[in-house]
Amino acid sequence: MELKNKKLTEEEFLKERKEVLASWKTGSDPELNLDKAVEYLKAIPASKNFAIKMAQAKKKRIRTLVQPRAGVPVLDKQIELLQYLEKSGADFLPTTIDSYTRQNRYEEAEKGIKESENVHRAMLNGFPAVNHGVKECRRLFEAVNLPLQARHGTPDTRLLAEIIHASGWTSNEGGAITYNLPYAKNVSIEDSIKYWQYADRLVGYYYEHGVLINRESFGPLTGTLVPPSISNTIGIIEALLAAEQGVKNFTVGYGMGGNIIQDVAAIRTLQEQTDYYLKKMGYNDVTVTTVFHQWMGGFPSDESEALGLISMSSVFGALSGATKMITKTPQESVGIPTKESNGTGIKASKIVTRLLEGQKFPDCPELENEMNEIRKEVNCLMDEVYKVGDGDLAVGTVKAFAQGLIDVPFAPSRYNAGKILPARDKDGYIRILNFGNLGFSDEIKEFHQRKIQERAAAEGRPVTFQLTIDDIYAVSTGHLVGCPSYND
Ligand code: 8ZB
Repeated sequence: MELKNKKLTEEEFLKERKEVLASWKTGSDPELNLDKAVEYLKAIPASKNFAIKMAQAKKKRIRTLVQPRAGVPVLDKQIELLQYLEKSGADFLPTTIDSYTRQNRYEEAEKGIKESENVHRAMLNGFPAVNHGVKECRRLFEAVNLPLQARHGTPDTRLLAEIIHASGWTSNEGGAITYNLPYAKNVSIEDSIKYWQYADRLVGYYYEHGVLINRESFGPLTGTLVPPSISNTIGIIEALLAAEQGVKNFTVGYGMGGNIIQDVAAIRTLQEQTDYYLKKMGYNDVTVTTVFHQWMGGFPSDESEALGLISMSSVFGALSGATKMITKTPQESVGIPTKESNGTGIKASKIVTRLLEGQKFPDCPELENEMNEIRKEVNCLMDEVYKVGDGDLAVGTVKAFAQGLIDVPFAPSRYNAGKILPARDKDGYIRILNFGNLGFSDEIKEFHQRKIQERAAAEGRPVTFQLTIDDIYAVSTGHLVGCPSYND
């Protein structure tokens, strides 16, 4: 079917659904009957509904809630892990899905489960929810007392979405752009928009039948020096695409940059501009919340230093006023954390958000300036997208990426231009050094150029790609701005 930002009719959705459910054996579970799934979801208490808890957290505004990442291949181990993280103080629970499932390679995921059982060790990097199927995913959900969400990186999330939602997991992370560009090389944006339109339509179907489910965008993208206006624009696009399919509860996200003013400005404008664009396009009843990701770049290998960075991230997340924060662990530089290390990350983060309860980052001219800058840049990019799409957001998104009008730094996808280069200015704000074909006005470009030139001058070196390289490694060596003199 031709790509368009238009809600799938129920007939179109149900027709596609037959193919989706036939694509792997667990799709034939009778519990995937939509009437049955609706019945199961309706019996879930509000305290275990992701969408309701996010909306309440935003309304009450007491503190930023915390959520870890976590996924191991074997069901009993995943239950043990989630119960441990619940006891450690998590406000929401995740299940991180393994990389085979993310690529719809269920045969290999199946082998991974068996191997893991045999060697008593995780042989997959997450929980293969599609292979486990509805029965086992429900067992997991019933073994915990908190809302449960799938976190992954799957361009074609359709069957995964079916299985997790029918199992009581009331949130799915991802989106057509954020779960494509950072995770895949050869999946077109046209295809991933269609896959996520289906996933969002499923959530819309549940809403029409009395069940509220949350959707969340993956704000950090590549986690490497992504300028806030680029990730915010993409979050807004995914929120709009989801709203068209009937999603009513959406979380937009942002990965910490490291300068507190820019980070606070990013979360505040993300909330404000997502609300603005949804209303502008006629979606008046969508509840928008925000998620702040603790530092997503390279971590220091020393665990105490890592914990320091986690604590700093928590201060930023809390003061930004984000509804929720995704936590890291002291083992970040090593790989997938033990449950104990994961618990440490949760506790360190949670006490910070508690201690900062009710405190807000004060308004000041620097914050106002940065918010205005982000607003201007986002509006500029959104205008470009609608322009090249002749008013259609889905078409505009495909074209904008093809032309490099929106461009994500360091993404592996061949559907991303990959021409822009970010670098920090002297105060650690993430700016843009090379624009490629980014759809910024001359005025915006001049601002970025000036900021980068100031930094290079302060460091007594020319504006080159070396700034970018130094910045990529800086945080793991204990500095925000990568400056050669630190090596002395
Ligand atoms: C894009 C997300 C990267 C982050 C963590 C990584 C990194 C990945 C798992 C996990 C706990 C897992 N991550 N897979 N954390 N359990 N199975 O996601 O460590 O921080």
